[in-house]
Amino acid sequence: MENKNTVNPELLPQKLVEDEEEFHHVNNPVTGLKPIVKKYLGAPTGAVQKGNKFFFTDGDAKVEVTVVTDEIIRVRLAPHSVFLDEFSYAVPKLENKVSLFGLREEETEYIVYTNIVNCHVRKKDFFISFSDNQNHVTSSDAVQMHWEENIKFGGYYVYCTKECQPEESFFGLGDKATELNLRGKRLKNWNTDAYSFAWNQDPLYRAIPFYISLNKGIAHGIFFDNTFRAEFDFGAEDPTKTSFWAEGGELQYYYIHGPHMMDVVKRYHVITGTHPMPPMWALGYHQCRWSYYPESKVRMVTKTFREQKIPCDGIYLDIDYMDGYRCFTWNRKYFPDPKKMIKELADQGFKTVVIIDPGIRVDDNYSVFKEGKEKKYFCRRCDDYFMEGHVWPGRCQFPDFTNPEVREWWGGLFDELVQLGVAGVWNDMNEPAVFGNGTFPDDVRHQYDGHRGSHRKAHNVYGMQMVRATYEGLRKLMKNKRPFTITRAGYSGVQRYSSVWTGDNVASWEHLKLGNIQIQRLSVSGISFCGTDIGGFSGEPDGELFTRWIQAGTFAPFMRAHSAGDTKEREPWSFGEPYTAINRKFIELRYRLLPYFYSAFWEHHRYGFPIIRPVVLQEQHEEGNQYRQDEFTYGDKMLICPVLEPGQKTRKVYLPKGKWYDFWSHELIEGGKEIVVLTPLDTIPVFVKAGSVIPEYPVMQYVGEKEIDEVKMNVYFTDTEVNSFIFEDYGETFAYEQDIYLEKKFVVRGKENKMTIQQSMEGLYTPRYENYHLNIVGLPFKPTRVIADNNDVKDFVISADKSIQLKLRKNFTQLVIS
Ligand code: MIG
Repeated sequence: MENKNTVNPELLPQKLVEDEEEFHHVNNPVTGLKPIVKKYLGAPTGAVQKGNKFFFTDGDAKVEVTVVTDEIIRVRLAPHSVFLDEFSYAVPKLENKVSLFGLREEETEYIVYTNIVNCHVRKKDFFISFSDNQNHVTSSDAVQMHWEENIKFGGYYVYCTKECQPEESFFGLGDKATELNLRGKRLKNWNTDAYSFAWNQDPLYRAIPFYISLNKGIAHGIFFDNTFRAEFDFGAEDPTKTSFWAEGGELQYYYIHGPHMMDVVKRYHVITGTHPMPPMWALGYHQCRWSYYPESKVRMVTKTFREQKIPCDGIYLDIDYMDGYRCFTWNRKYFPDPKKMIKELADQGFKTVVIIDPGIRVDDNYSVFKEGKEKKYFCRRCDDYFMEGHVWPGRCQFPDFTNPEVREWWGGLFDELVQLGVAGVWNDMNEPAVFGNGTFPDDVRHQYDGHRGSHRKAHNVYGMQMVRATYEGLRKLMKNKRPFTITRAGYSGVQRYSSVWTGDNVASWEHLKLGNIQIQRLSVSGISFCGTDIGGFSGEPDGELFTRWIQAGTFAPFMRAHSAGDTKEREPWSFGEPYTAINRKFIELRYRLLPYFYSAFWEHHRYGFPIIRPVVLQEQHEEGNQYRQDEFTYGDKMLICPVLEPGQKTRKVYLPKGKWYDFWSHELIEGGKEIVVLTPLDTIPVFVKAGSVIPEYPVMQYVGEKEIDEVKMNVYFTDTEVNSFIFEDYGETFAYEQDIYLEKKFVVRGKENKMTIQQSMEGLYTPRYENYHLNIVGLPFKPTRVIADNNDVKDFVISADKSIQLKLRKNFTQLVIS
C-alpha cells in the first residue's frame, strides 16, 4: 500500500475539471436521474519520487507511475488520492529490474525515464504519453484519464482513452472470436459459458486484458490489469481513439515497450508468467468425448487405438464418471474398479484425465459438501445466504477459490484421484457457469486473498483460481511429477497453472478457421498451451472436416479431439478410409516432431516466447502482414498453413522472407511472397526454414513406449548461418527446476561446396541414447568428404532424393561436409 507521506505538502490543490457530459451506464439509482458526471484529471501540480514510484496530483486525484523494468512502466489512478491495495492475481510479484531511471522536469512536462522509455506527464492537462529513447512517441492519451462515481456499488467506473493512429493495428485479448487484427472492434471481458459460440460473439470464456498495438512497424503493449467487467474499443466508436474501461477497481495499466511485437509478448510474460513444463505425454494426442462410459466403452476406445496403430496418450472421463455428478466420487456402476482400470490403461500407455466442476451438490451425506459447509468454504450472497445455483449435480454451492484456505482444501481433495493413478484434471464450468442465470449474481462475496470484493471483482478470476487450486494441489500430491491441467475459464496469468481449450465450438468449417485464429491470439496473449476441440464439440463433421481439423490440430500446442455425447462416434477411425490413414499419418507426425515441440515449449517456459506465432509477429514491418491470420509458425523454424475450406485443392501461402523447404517434397523456395501450394486431402502446407535442425523421434504409440536409441536430426542446408535450439530432459519431473536439463545449440553454415554443423551444449542432463541419425536435406553439391571432429566418416549414404544419411555420436562438436 502506498504511504500517505509521499505527497509533497507543497503541492497546491487544483481545481478539478468537471465535464457536464452525462453518465452513460446507469441512472443514479436513488434519484433515477442522470446527474453523475465524468471527472477528468486536472493539471498536475508537481511530482514526487519515492523509490521507483513517481506521484503526480491535480490536488485531489493522484497518479502513480512505477518504473517496473527498463521497458515496462505502470500507471495507476486514485480519484481521491487513495490507491487500492497493491494486489493482483495476474502479477504474482512485481519484479523491479531497472538499470537506470529518474525524473526530469521540462517546461511543458514531467518525464519519468529509463534507458529505454520515457513516460511524459503533460503539465497543461495531465495527458500521459510514452516515447522511446529517440523521442519517438509510441502512445499518447487522447483525453485525460477519467472516472465516474458508482453510486450503487461504490468505487468508480474508470476510463482511459488513447489516440488511435490511422494505420494502427491491434492484437491480443485472448481468444476473441473474430479476426486476428482487432482494429475497429469493441470487445468485452466477462467470462461467459458460450456454448456453440458464433463468429464475432463476445464475450467468451476468458478475460485477458492485454493488447498489442502495431503502428507503422512499431509495437507496444497495454496490459489493463483490472478484473471487473471491462471493455476495449479499438477505433470502433471513434476511429481516432482507443479506449479501455472497467466497471470498478483501479485504472491500472502497464505500458510495455517494443518496438518488436515479440519483445512486447515476451515482456508481458515477464509480468504474468509462463506455463510450467508439461509432462511430455501431454504434448501427444488426447482423445476425449462426452462421455466415455461405462468402463467397457473406455476399454473399447483405447483398445482400438492400439489395434489401429494410431498413437494416443490422453484418455478423458467426462462428468458421467462421477456419482450423480458429485466431484471427487465415482459412479461404481459404470466404473466398478477405477484403480484397476486406470492401471491397466496406463500399462497400455494411456494417461487418464478426469473432469472436475466447481459446483458441489448440496447433500449432507456427501463428504465434500459436508466439509465445505462446516468450514464455511462456500460462496455467499451479500445478505449472507449461500450462493446456490443449479448445475449438473442439481442444487449446488460453490467453493470460494479466491480464499487461499479453500484452494488448499480443494487441492487436497485430489488425493484419492491421484492415488488411483489419475494423471490430469480438466477444469470445466469455471467461468463460473450456472444454469439459468448464466453465472453468479454480482452481489456474491469473495475473500479475494484478503482483499475482499463482490463477484463483480472476482468473476473473471474465479476460474483461474479454481485451476490454480487444482494445479497446486496436484503438484503437492504428485510429488516430483508434473501435473497436467486444462481449464476453460481464465484471466491473465492463468498460464502459470494450466493449459486452455477454447470451449464448446461447432463442427463447421467456419469454426475450424476461427479456432486457427483463436490459438494464435491466445499464444500472443500469454496462453501458448492451447487448442480447440478437434472436430467441433457440437454438430457433425464429415470425414473431410475432421481430417482437416486433425491436420491443423497436429500443430496446435494442445491436441485433443472432443465431442458432445449426442453426436456420432468421433474417433480418428470413425470416418473410414481414406480418412483413417491420413489421420494416422498426422498423429504420427505429431509424435515424430515431439522433441521439436518440446523444445519450443521450453523456449516458452524459460524465455517467454509464444509457441505458435502469427506471421505478423515474425515480420511486423511487412505491409499486409497485419491482416494475415491463416499461416503461423510453430517455434521459429516451421511454418504451417492449415487447409480451412472444404474441397480445397490448392491454397495460397505467404512465406516470410528467407529460404524455406517444403516439408514434404524438400523443394527449396524463396520467401517474402505468396505462393500457391497443392493441398490434396492427405497434406497441408508445412515449410521448414533453411538452416534449421529439426529433431525427430521414431513413431511411438505413446510417449515412453520405447526407449529412444537414436534421435533423428533433420538438417536443412542454408547458404547463410542459422542457429537452432533443442531442449532435452527427463520429460516428467521437476528436475529442470534444479537445472537438470540439456540445452543444445546447433549452428549450420553453408557455402556452395561446403557445409558445417556445430553443436554445443549446456546443462546437467545426459540423454540415454548414444547416436544421432543425421538427415541432411538440400545439399547443393555432391559430398566427397565428411569429417566429424577431425575423423573421417566413411559410412555416409546419399539417398535417391539426394539427402545425406549418416550416424554420428551425440556429442560431436563439429561436422564438415565438402
Ligand atoms: O454443460 O461436461 O465445455 O467440453 O464435455 C456442459 C460436459 C458441460 C462443457 C464443456 C464440454 C464438456 C461438457 N461441459
